[in-house]
Amino acid sequence: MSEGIVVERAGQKITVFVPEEGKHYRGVPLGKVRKRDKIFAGDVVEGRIVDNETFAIEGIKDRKNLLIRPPIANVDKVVIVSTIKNPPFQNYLLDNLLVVYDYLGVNPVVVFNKVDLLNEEEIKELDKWVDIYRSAGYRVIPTSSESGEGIEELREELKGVVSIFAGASGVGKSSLVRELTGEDLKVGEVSSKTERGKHTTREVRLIPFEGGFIGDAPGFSRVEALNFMDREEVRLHFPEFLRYECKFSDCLHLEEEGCEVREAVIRGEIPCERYKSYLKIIKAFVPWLSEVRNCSGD
Ligand SMILES: Nc1nc2c(ncn2[C@@H]2O[C@H](COP(=O)(O)OP(=O)(O)O)[C@@H](O)[C@H]2O)c(=O)[nH]1
Ligand SMILES: [Mg+2]
Ligand SMILES: [Zn+2]
Repeated sequence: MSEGIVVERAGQKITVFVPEEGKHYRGVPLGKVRKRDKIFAGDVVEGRIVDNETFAIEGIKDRKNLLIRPPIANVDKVVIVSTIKNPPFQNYLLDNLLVVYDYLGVNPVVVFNKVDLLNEEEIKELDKWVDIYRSAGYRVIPTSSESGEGIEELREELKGVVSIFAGASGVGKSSLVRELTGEDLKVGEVSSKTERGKHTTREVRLIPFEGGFIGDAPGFSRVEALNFMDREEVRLHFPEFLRYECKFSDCLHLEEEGCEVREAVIRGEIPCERYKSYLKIIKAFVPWLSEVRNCSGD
């Protein structure tokens, strides 16, 4: 038995890379596998090397996760790209993405790209946000695909893992992937005409990178966490909230008695920007917030 990773899935075409041999093969799913399971890029497969070109797939290893956009299994990291300027930063979008990818079991790397564009004032703004996300426990890297700043750091972060890039349109996802790998990101789904009319195929490839892979299609550009999970679950995906133990274990951190998260917001330990994002995500309002210093209004 050999083990390989599916690095390309396009229609019926499956390409398997076998690290042991350092070679690519055409993957042919055998009997049981073909009927029972769908196979995705990122799948770790077991089977036999039949000849120089063919790998007979006999089994698929249990998946750590399976993303739908792009359709890739076993994604270790998502690089969530934002900018302070061009386009302007919207922390609510980033916070939603952080919640959703955490829920999906993918480790985020927070990237602020296009730092070459920032003047002194805007660099202060950048520093403020970098500080907020680092304090929350995230890995944060300011980058520029123009000047090269942060690119080596990002490269280190992606060594040996399967990763994808996500974030709003225009923030520089394609530019960063091109800078790192020399290859281009596809735009999600590829549509093609057939005799039956228009239909869409979802094809995806993993670009080999530093002992790991980068998905060649972008992840979500924006999401609403409540489309993925219950309102009660969102609080579990704000890592800085988990440091506090409230009186009630099901506390939503709104107006409950003995809420330690509220106390932490009032003391300024939890940044009010993050807490306000939380409220907006779960569509809640709390009257006490207007009393908190530097935290009122919107
Ligand atoms: N100044 C500057 N421009 C950048 C940077 N990265 C990307 N861009 C530009 O921003 C625009 C959008 O980049 P693109 O990679 O297509 O963004 P995507 O939509 O996220 O894939 C393009 O015109 C890029 O040349 C950067 O670090 N600095
Ligand atoms: Mg792009
Ligand atoms: Zn609470």
